[in-house]
Amino acid sequence: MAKEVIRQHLPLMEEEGRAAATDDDTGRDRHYLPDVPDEDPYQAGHRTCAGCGPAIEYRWVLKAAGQDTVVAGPTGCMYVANSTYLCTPYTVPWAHTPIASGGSFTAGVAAGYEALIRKGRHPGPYPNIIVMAGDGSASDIGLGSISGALYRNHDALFICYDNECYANTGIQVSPTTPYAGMTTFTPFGKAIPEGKSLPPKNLAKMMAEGHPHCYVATTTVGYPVDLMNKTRKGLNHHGAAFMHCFTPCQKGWVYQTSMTVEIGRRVVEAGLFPVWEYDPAERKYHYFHPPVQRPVTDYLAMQGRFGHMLPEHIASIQIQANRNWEDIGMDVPAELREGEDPAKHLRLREETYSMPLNRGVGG
Ligand SMILES: Cc1ncc(C[n+]2csc(CCOP(=O)(O)OP(=O)(O)O)c2C)c(N)n1
Ligand code: SF4
Ligand SMILES: [Mg+2]
Repeated sequence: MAKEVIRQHLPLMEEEGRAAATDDDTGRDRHYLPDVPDEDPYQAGHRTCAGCGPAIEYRWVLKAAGQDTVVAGPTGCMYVANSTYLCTPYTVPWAHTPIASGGSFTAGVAAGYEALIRKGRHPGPYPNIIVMAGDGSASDIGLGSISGALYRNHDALFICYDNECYANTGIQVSPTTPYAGMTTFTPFGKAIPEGKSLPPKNLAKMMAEGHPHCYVATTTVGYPVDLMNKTRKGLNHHGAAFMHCFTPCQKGWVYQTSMTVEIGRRVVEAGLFPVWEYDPAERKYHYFHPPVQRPVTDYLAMQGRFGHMLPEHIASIQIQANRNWEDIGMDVPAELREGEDPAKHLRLREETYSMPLNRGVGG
């Protein structure tokens, strides 16, 4: 007789944490210390760049998932920089997949565990099965295989770590590279002064709208507990789940190494990366409303990849951010509405913008 497949349930972390809250001048708790697990299935000793956003995301996802986890990684920085001959930073089973087949490989792993458990050939409960694919893989070369796995509802968590470029092969443009983001394939010049002229693909909304039975969420490395809780919710969901995580790439985006987490918050506070959850039971989106709303220049000017932007390019990004604020049900403050006018801007490199308190660190 077939054995029952027992599923695990990972508890969510307290949003309040155990430390005393101390707000900074923008109302953010800078001493937030939640009860996160001590274990790190993604250990130190890998070879990603200092300040690598995807490495932070890998660490927090696996911290949230724990030891009873199986991970797949399609080709990209997080395969190449994490695995050298006979050496990886994982304390859990990990496998590399070709860049196009992260979804189909993971679907096979999920179906395989179900079958082994039913036949009594795998003793434990159903493990946490995760694939973490770059944006080039998840939104472009491997999109079909992930969409297929979501559609067939395999019980696994499919993650896109989004550094907005094909980083590993030399920072080339990908479908999620933002408008005006300079890459080695979208240099700015006389013919195309903004560098990249197309808007980015809205991958997470595509996944939620296209696979309405799946749990889908967006998050960033600026919100560690949100990232870890959404990882756990995705794993607890019985069926397929997709998480889109914004992960700055220090090398490709050209910013101070210590600013990765800050940039992960600012992109949300600038209205350029809405953080939300799609609940398949209710078929509804739940949007995070950040307490701070900033002009897009506060985000753009921290990064060298936008340094060439002209006033009209900045204004068009502010228009996009203001639409995002409206889409998530927030008012657009007058200052941000004024930013839709190119006459209100200078070239980006001449704009004044706010820097975080620790601006000197790593400078
Ligand atoms: C079918 C195929 N095309 C191209 C490549 C070359 N390639 C290796 S890594 C990579 C970049 C992947 O980008 P992304 O998925 O965004 O991950 P990142 O490197 O940014 O972490 C590319 C294009 C490949 N391995 N396979
Ligand atoms: S190039 Fe970017 S994504 Fe790749 S290891 Fe360096 S910081 Fe990380
Ligand atoms: Mg990438």
